[in-house]
Amino acid sequence: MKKLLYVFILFTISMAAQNPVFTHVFTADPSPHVWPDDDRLWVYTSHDEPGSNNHYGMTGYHAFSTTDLVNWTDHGRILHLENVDWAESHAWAMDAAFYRGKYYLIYCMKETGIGLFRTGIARSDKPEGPFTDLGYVKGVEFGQDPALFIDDDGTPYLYWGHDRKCFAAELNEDLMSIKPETYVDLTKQLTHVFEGPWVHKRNGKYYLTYPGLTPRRWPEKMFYAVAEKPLGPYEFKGCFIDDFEGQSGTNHGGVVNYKGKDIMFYHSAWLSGGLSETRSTMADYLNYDKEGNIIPIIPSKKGLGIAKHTKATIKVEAESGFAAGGNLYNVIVDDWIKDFSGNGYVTNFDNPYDHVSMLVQVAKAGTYRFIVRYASPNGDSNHDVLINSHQYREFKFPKSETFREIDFGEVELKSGDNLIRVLKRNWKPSKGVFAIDYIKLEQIIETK
Ligand code: FUB
Repeated sequence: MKKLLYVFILFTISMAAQNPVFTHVFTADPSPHVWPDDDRLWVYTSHDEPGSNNHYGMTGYHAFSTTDLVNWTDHGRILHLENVDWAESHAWAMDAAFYRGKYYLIYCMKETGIGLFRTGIARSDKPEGPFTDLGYVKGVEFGQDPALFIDDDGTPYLYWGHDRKCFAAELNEDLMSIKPETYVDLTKQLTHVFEGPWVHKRNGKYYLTYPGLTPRRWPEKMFYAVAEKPLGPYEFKGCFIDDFEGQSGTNHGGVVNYKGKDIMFYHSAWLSGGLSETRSTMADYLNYDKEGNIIPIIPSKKGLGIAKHTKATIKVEAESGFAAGGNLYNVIVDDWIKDFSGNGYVTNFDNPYDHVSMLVQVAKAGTYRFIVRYASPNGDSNHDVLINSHQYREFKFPKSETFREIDFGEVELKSGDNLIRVLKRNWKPSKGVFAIDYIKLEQIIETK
C-alpha cells in the first residue's frame, strides 16, 4: 500500500511542481547565495551522474542563477576533478563566497594517493566561473563538507564536518589556512550532527544548520543550533526538516535571503524516483516564530510557488569550453568584438576541423531548443554543429557585425554528458572573422 502511495506522489509531482527546482540535471548539496551588486540568486551544487546512483563517482560542480525563481540559467560545469591537481575522486559538497572582490568555491575532494578528504579552494573573477584551483586549505584534516561564511565585518570562517563531527575556525586572509588558535570542535554542541554544516546570520544571530542522524539511523534529518558568535557556543534547537517521502538517504543545504524572504535549499530523490544517490535540488521558504525559532519545513510540491514549473536554460560560454569539459582545437579566445558575455569569445576557425566543443550535462534524454550567440562581420558563414558525434548539421550563420542569437530549432540530448562541437568541416577560403560567444539549450517543458 505504501509503495502504491509513493508512486502516486512522484507521478503527481512530475505533473505540476516547482520542486525539484532543476529537472534537467541531477544536483545535490545546494549552496545558495546573493552577491553584491548583482540582482541574481545563485545556487552552486554538486553533480550526480545519471545511472551511477553512487556518491563515489561524483566529479564536478554546477552554478545556476535566476532573477525570478522560475527561469533558471544553468551555467554548466564550473569545476571538475580534472582541474584540481591534488585530488583523485569524490567531488562532494561545496560552498561559494564573495571575498575581497573575487568569487570563491570551497569544496571537498579526496587527495591523490592518500584517499583523505581535503578542503579545496578555487577562485574566479565571475560568479559563474570558470574557477581555478588554488590548492587545499592547511589545517583542515578530514575536510569534508566545507562551508565558508564571511561575516559582516569581512572575517572569513570555515565550517566542516563528517562522520558525526563538526569543526570550525577563522581563516587567514588568503583563505589558504586556518588560524589554529581559533579552531573549535562543535560536535558536542550540535546534537545528532553527521556532516554538512552551513551558517546564515539573522537579526545578529548565527544559525548553524546541519544534517544529522537520530541515533545512527538513516535517512538524515536537518537540525539547527543558534549562537551569538560565529564560533559558538551554539545552543541546539531541534529538527526543522524531518525525513520525508522520496527523500534521498542524505540531506544537505543552505539558507539564503532573496528579495526579503529566507529560502532553504536542500535535496531529495524526487526526480530520480527515489534513487538515494541520484538527487535533485529542492527549495522551500523558511519561516521563523516570534522568538526566532525556525518553523519546520514540510517539503512541498509547490516549492517557491510562483509558477507551475521552473524552467532551466543551459548556457555555456564558448571560451570556457576547455575548463568546463569541452575543448578548444586550433581556435583562440579573443575580445575585440564588443558586447560579448563572459570572458570573451572563440574565433579563428581557419583550417578544416578547427573547433570549439562545449559540455552539456542533463539528467534525462530530451529535446532542447538550440541557440547560438555569434558574430560574423564579414559575411555569411557556414559551420557544422556536431552533437555527440552523430547529429551532424550544417548551419548557416548570416552576416552580423555584432553578436546576436540565432535559434536553430530542436536537438536531441542524451542522458549524461553531451558534447556540442562547432567546426568548419567542408573548408572553403574564409570570408573573415567568425566568432562564437555562447550556446544555449532551452528545456522544453510540456504543460498538461
Ligand atoms: O554529495 C555527497 C555527500 O552526500 C555530501 O558531501 C554529503 O553532505 C552528502 O550530501
